[in-house]
Amino acid sequence: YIYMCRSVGIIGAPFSKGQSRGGVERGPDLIRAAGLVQRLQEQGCAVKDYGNLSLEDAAAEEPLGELKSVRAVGSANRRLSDAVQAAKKDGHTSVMLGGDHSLAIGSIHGHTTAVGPLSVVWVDAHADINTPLTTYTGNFHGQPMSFLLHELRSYIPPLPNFSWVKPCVSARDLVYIGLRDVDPAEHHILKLLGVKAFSMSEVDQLGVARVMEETCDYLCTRVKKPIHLSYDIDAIDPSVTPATGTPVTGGLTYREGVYISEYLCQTGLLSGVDLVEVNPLRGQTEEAVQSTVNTAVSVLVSCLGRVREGNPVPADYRLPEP
Ligand code: HAR
Ligand code: MN
Ligand code: MN
Ligand code: MN
Repeated sequence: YIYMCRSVGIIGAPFSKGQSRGGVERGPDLIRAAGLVQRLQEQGCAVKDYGNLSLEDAAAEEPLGELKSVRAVGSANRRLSDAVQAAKKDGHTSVMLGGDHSLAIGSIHGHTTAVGPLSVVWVDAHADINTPLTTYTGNFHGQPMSFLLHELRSYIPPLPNFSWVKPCVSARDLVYIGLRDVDPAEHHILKLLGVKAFSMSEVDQLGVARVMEETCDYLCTRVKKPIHLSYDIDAIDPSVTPATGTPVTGGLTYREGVYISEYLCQTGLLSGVDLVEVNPLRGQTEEAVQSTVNTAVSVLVSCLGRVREGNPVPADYRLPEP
């Protein structure tokens, strides 16, 4: 292993209006309360916590056709993009704590604005690549990738508070892992664009180790770009992470979920991370919520250098003698 000392910039994004279930805005504080910052410091990271952005305005908003909270999603993501840009310019690996997955628009936009072209690894039960014209739920957390891909530019209508969003990711620089609930229109888009995707079938067939090898071979065939990992906690099986808005049975095990993070960390290219869709109000019991939150923390610390064989002591450590 390479033991990496990293500087980490944490941005809390307590936002829920990309979907219709309250509670997901509590994600950032819960993940912090589970000890994220201390765990990162203990493993040698320098941590700057930028706190929570203020993203939710109380004003209710009329849907625009089927689309819910268009203006709120547009303006929250614009603020988030600015915050991620600031964290990257300060030299940190950016860690965005959601909130719902619509926040990937601002997180990825800000990341690529600061550092240039990215590879994106999207770990999720869902593809989140509906366009505003294919969505049948009207929820923006099912659409973020469509706003980000150059290849979908001509399929995105102008929307209020979205004029700042410019497509910034190429379809060939995107890999999905964990898919198992993909809408027909999303499936059509994935095939049309030839997007690399390891659904749960491929995870079963190849095993997670080969999936990660193939993911990184694929993303690094041309030039090694910084990696953005957008991690939806619902990628992991609901038996482990039940407290989420749209759980789908048949997901990644805890170990597979952590292995993905470890592997990406070891590439040395991981530059920005999202951890989204933790919703304490969706857990049936306190244990269900804690299992979800603790798994989110494990995924994050593994992104930032934690290894299961144990991490080394600081360089000045002396073994105690009697
Ligand atoms: N595909 C559905 C939609 O467009 C469901 C999206 C589900 N939710 C998420 N995304 N958590 O990963 O709304
Ligand atoms: Mn998602
Ligand atoms: Mn999902
Ligand atoms: Mn679905």
